[in-house]
Amino acid sequence: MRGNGSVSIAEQVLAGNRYALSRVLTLIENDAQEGREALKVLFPHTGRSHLIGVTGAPGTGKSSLVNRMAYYYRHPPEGEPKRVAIVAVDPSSPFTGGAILGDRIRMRDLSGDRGVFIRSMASRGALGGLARTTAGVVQALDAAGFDVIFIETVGAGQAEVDIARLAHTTLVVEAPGLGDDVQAIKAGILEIADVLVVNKADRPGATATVRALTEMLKLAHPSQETIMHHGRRMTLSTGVAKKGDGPLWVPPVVQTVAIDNQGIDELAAAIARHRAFLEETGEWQVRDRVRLQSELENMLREALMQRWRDGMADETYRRVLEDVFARRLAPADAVGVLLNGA
Ligand SMILES: Nc1nc2c(ncn2[C@@H]2O[C@H](COP(=O)(O)OP(=O)(O)OP(=O)(O)O)[C@@H](O)[C@H]2O)c(=O)[nH]1
Ligand SMILES: [Mg+2]
Repeated sequence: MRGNGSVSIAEQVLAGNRYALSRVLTLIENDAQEGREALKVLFPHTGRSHLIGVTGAPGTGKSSLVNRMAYYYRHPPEGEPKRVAIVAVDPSSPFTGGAILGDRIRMRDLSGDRGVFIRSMASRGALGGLARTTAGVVQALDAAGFDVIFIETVGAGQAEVDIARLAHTTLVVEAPGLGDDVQAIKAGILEIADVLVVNKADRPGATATVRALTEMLKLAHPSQETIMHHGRRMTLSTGVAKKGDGPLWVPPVVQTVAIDNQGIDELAAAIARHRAFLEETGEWQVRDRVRLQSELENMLREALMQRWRDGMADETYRRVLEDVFARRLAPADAVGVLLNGA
């Protein structure tokens, strides 16, 4: 292979070569040097895609919904079709059954459409690593010119929250009957939701779930007038509310039946409203900057740690650790000793 092989594969990605894109994504997933080189070339071409995170408890219908949304964007009632990429992240993988079924539905409706690109990511190494490789995969898809990128994750753990942070718009998907008081919805997941989706609205209890979610949004703040969202206080209603220094976003609750294609246009409208909100308020740029800054800082942290590790004799490190274990040295003092290369 030529020395600039990675440059050329990145250029193929930019030229719309799907095979090159698949290869680059694998290189990024494997954290290969060639993947890192390609990302450097791709990076200036990123920042245009609308990143939509989709999270929620296992089996709530996330894959089915994403499939319907992708189809909707490919065949919009008005305007130009959007190019859509789907990244399915499966950090823990205990519920592969649902994921496979979702994938099968996708195969039928979306196969052969070159405006759609689907990628499943398996768990690889530490969860922090997964969030990082997902960020790289999303950047490559962004550079490849997809207008919308869905990022599907299962559950509500830290990994999902980290991955949701990648997104401009985060959908939290609920389904009726997962526990009367919507157990799957924790305070943390309400915090990251930009749109709450009650899927399987054909099932009994959908109205109760909608009510419970609406109540939880109210209860999230004692005054019942404002709620905390992304660490900010906002007035409770659905959609955009005026409060103090400008409009604030309050997550709407949308009902869908993914298997019957119901509520998909309402969901698309809610996503479009959220996007317009992000653009009008400058929040789009804010989220972009927050994402890039945290990516930079994570990489910096890893690089500094690696550099320090390379310059540190194992023997010294073990000795200092033993001193800490024996309570002879406080951790803070140990840091001083280790950084000063004693
Ligand atoms: N009744 C009903 N079933 C649905 C609906 N949407 C999805 N399902 C079914 O629910 C099951 C799970 O759907 P998936 O789309 O795979 O759910 P998921 O959230 O992606 O699942 P995981 O990725 O495993 O967490 C499948 O059997 C779907 O056919 C719906 O609106 N109503
Ligand atoms: Mg799924």
